[in-house]
Amino acid sequence: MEGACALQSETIDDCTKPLCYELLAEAGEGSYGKVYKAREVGEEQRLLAVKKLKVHGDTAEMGIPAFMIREVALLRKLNYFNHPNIVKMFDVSAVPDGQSLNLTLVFEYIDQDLSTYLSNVPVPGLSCDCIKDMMQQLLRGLDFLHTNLVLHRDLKPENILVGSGGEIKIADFGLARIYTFNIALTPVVVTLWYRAPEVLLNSVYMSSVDMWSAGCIFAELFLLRPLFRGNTEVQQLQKIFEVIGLPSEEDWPKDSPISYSLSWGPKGSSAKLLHKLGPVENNLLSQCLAFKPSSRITAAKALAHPFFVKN
Ligand code: 0RS
Repeated sequence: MEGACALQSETIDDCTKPLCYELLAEAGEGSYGKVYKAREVGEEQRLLAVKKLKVHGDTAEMGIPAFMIREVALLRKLNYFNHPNIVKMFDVSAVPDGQSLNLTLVFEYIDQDLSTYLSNVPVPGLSCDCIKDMMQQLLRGLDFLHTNLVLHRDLKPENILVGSGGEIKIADFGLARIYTFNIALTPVVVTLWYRAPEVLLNSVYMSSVDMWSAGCIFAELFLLRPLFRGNTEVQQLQKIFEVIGLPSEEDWPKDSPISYSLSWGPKGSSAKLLHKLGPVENNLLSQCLAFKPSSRITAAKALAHPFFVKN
C-alpha cells in the first residue's frame, strides 16, 4: 500500500522524531473517515492506527475552521494526560487539498475491538471478575472524558479496543463537529443499539448519553449479544421500553418532536431488568439505563457501586 510521512512542519511539538509509517490494510470506514493499520518505518516498527478524514469547506479562502482547531486541540490536551483507558495519539497533521483539508491522526494500534473480542468468547461466557475488570476500565476512561467535558456520543463495542493484556481503551471521540460534515457523505449504516432514549427522541443531551451506552455494553458482556437491537428509532425505543418499562409522561422530554403515547407499551419498571444477572448487577444496570438523564448514574458514582467493591 501507499507509503506516507507526516509533514514535520504540520506536526505537534511533543513529537521529537518525524513519524514515518507505511499503511498495511484498511481497518474500518465510517463517518469518522477511514482507519488503516500501519507500521512505523525505522527502529521501533510499532503498529499504528492511522485515521484519515477529509474535511470539506472553503479552507483555501478561510483557513482551517475554528471548530476544527478547537477539537484537535482538545484531543491533544487529553492525550497529554496519558490515561490508560484512552487510545494514545502520536501525531496529528492537516494538509490542504483543493477546497478540503486532509486531516490525519496517528494512534497506537490495539489488536482487537470489543465486538470481535465478544464474538470469540467461548460458551460459558465471561467470568464475573473479567466483566468487573472490563467495566471498571471502561468507566475510568469515561470518567476521564466527562471530567474533561468531552462526550463520546457514540460509544459501542466497535470503538472500544481490547489490548492483548486485557486493557480496555476508548477510541473515536472528540471530533463530533468534524464528523457531522461526513455523516451525510458516508453510506455506512449507523447503529442505534447503544443510543440513549433522549438522543432517539431528538432531545437535548449531555454526558449521561455515554452512561446509557455503557449500560448497554455492561449487559452485553453478560449476554454476549446486544441488549436492544432495533433497526429504526421507533423500534429501538420499543425494545428499550420492553425492558425498562414505559416512563411516566412527566419524565418524557418536553422538547421532543416525538410525543408521549401509552401505545408504546406497559408502564412501570421492574427491579430485576435481566434474569441472567444477580441483584447487585441488576441494580447497577438499572441505574445506567434510567430513562431520565438526570437520574442516570455518573461514571464516577458507578465506579463506587458495590458491584466493583473488592470481595
Ligand atoms: C467492526 C468487526 C471490525 O488501534 C483495531 C484499532 C481497529 C486501533 C485504533 C486506535 C485508535 C482508532 C482505532 C479509531 C479511530 C475511529 C474509529 C472507529 C472505530 C474503531 C476505532 C477507531 N469490527 C472493526 C475494525 N477492526 C476490525 C474489526 C479493528 C480491529 C483492530 N485496532 N482499530 N479496528 N483509534 N477513529
